[in-house]
Amino acid sequence: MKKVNYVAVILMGFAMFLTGCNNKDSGTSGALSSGAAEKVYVAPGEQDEFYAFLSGGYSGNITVYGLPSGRMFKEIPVFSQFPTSGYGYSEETKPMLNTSFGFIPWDDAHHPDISQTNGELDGRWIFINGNNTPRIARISLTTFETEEIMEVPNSAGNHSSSFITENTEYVVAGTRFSVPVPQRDMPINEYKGNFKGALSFISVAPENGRLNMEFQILMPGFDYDLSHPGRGKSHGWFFFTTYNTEEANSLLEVNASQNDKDFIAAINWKKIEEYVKNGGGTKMAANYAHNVYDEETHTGTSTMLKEVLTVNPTDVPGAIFFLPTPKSPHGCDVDPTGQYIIGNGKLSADLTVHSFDKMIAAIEGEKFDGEAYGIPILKFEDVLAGTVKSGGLGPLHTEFDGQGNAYTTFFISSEVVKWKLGTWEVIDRKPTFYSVGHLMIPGGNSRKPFGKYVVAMNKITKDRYLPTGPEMEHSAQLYDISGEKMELLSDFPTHGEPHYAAGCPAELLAPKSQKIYRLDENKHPYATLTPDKARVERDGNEVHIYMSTIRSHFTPDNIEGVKVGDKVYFHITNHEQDFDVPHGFSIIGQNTSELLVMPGQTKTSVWEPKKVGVWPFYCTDFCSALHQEMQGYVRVSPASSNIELSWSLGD
Ligand code: K7E
Ligand code: CUA
Repeated sequence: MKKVNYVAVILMGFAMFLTGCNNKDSGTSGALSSGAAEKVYVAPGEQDEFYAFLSGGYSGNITVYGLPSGRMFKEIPVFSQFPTSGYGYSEETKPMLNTSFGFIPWDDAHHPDISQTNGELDGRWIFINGNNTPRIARISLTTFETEEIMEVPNSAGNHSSSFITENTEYVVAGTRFSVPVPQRDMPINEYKGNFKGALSFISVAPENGRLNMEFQILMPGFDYDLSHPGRGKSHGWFFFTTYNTEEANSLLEVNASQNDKDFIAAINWKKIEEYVKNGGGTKMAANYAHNVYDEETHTGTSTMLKEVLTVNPTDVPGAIFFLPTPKSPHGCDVDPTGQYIIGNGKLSADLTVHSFDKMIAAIEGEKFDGEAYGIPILKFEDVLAGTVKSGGLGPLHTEFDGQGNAYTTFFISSEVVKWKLGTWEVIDRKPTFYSVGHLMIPGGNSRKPFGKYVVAMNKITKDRYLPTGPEMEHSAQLYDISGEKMELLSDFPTHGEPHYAAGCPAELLAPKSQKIYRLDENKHPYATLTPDKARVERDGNEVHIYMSTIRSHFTPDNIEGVKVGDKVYFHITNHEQDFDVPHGFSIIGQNTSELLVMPGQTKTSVWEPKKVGVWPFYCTDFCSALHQEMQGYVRVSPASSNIELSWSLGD
């Protein structure tokens, strides 16, 4: 029976999707007549009102946009090697991509979240999850560089992540796939009752953002899909959607849709924190990487951690409850007051809204509807605040404008629906082009959203842009939500697959954005702080070249005495102290990538010359009128030669 329902839902959705495509521009009366063009136009030399950070999905990175213009400013490399800057190729940044599986130069990044103080965006850091090889990254919003990556042990598919609590006490990582914990060789069909779902709470040090794996709750073997923190009155709680509470291990599209309701897991993390502080929990052997980039040495180091503190849910009574939620919920969103917890049943038309107050009352009244693996299940009717009869199909994610309205995306019916918190009435709906996933209102996941725009991030692009072969970039759409009705303003292409995004007012970040690294604060062990210190040193078959750059030359520029079989380290220090004057470095046959070195920074590239000859290197960034002159040579002699090292300092 349930199987039939599921198929019907999908077919109906597909029909609606096709209809949607046919009259794609109904409802928008043309940009010029509505003034939409004016609303997104940022004149040359003027700046945008908001930053938007879009996850890159399978690019592994974050892209930075301006709103309302939709102009892309930067791609920040996080989990992926990035030749544009040398991230993941330079000796300093390679350790950032180290894991217990070795060097992993890629991941799938879904959910960025900006740090908060008292529930409001504070613009210090942005966090993002690596879904595939479970990791959490912290990126500085001063330098826009990845400063820290922590691997998450006992996890697989780090999807319900990386959401933060309202004072950035914790960044959370919940496993999408349950797995044997600890990992071991066992039959897959013994999944049920044996696999575990780890929910990890990683603390964030207020002074420098340093991450520490505080504890992991080993939950029943469901799939933990998405999560959001409580805020305001519900601060201290965290909510996770689950699916596959059936614990099926094959044909999940049918077998994980048997139960009419799955759960939202409500976790009182303050209670668990207290339990752990009093010596609770079990230390378990583990092996996971913790990678930190030091701003003063411009160097990353990777440390393998060997232990994790695990918590068994039934050992902390009163800390964890299940809220029944219909139809395999995906998104799990909490409104700015912290009162409402919205479960988006992705196979349904209706949205389920739970009430935090009712949940607390039901817990205090001990009104339970049985338990699952010892975790009490609350009665659906007891916690339900209301149902939004949306008229849409396939709800995924909800954001809030701070004025009592919520906006939910519908993947199957391809639309954004605006509805009112408390009355649950639908106020407006607008089509998306096409099949929207997440949406984002700047500050929408905080106590103080900036409800002027919503960005819808769509999964299917088709005819929105000039075709570029079979692959099209995903399309984002910007809506003005300052009035009663939403107004579609513009489309703009994105990069990779943006799942979620985070946005904030420009004034929160722009004034403190770093312009240069100070040369006199450069503590890189291989820095060349004055050009007269430029030199070449040999240590066995390692050759270290201490090189400085300034418009428009390298010091040293000509180097002899290098031999086939050597490992040559170019340590490049950029002596510029002006904003936006990087120099690049590349050499023929380099097996890594070029480097882009920021003013005052030192970066290292390794080159293993394979061929005898005289090989040029050059600056890759057009830095001055004499940029083309910024070049030099390395003479490579046979391995047997005894030519002494020599170099020219350009005098
Ligand atoms: Cu819905 Cu990974 Cu947040 Cu994409 S997830 S849409
Ligand atoms: Cu330095 Cu071009």
